[in-house]
Amino acid sequence: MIKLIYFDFNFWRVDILRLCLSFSNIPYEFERVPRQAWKNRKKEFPFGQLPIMIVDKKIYAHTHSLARFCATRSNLYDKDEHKILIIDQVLDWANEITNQIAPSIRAAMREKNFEKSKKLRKEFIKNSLHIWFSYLENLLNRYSSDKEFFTDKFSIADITAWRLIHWFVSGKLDLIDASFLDELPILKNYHRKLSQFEPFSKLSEFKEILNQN
Ligand SMILES: N[C@@H](CCC(=O)N[C@@H](CS)C(=O)NCC(=O)O)C(=O)O
Repeated sequence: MIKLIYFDFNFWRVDILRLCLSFSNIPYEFERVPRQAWKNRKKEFPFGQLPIMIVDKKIYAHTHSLARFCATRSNLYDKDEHKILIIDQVLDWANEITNQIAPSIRAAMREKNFEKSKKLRKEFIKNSLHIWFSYLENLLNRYSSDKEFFTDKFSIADITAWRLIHWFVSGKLDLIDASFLDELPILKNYHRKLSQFEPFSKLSEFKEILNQN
């Protein structure tokens, strides 16, 4: 049995693992660590961060590594080395854009410095938002012939891209309006179609993300 541990809110780093396992009907246990408990529990984890995964009593960390494992188990990775490179780039893109927006989130959540957060968010919107999403659109354009899936077959790359796009258009990120995607019509259409891809959208995890985020 695979066990996943993350905080008590939905975030792409663990959601992509859950969606992936669920898509292939692989059972998993999921523990949510309340934010207040984190100070005491941080030292339990190999890199002092979440998500982590426990398999056969061994503990593993880092989103990309866990995603690769869960996707392989779920048949949502690939065997072709070129396709693997496409998938890995989407996962790395997700980490990169998260790193770009993280300072503005941290300023608000940890430092409670809302003025600083607003300033950092404006900088992110000006310097990174469009350009980093256009990198993703370019990736889709370059590799996908049908523009429905990154590798022309549903994979963890699509789960990740969908989850990240959803995060940025959800309205939950202050000052970021969903209309930024209007300038990227191929990506916008890709996201719309994926949201209606029934084997994916019927998952309870998918519905949970839509309802909570
Ligand atoms: N390199 C890690 C980064 C994970 C990460 O940044 N986790 C954050 C939550 S999204 C965390 O655990 N923050 C709490 C802390 O660092 O104390 C990965 O790829 O999973």
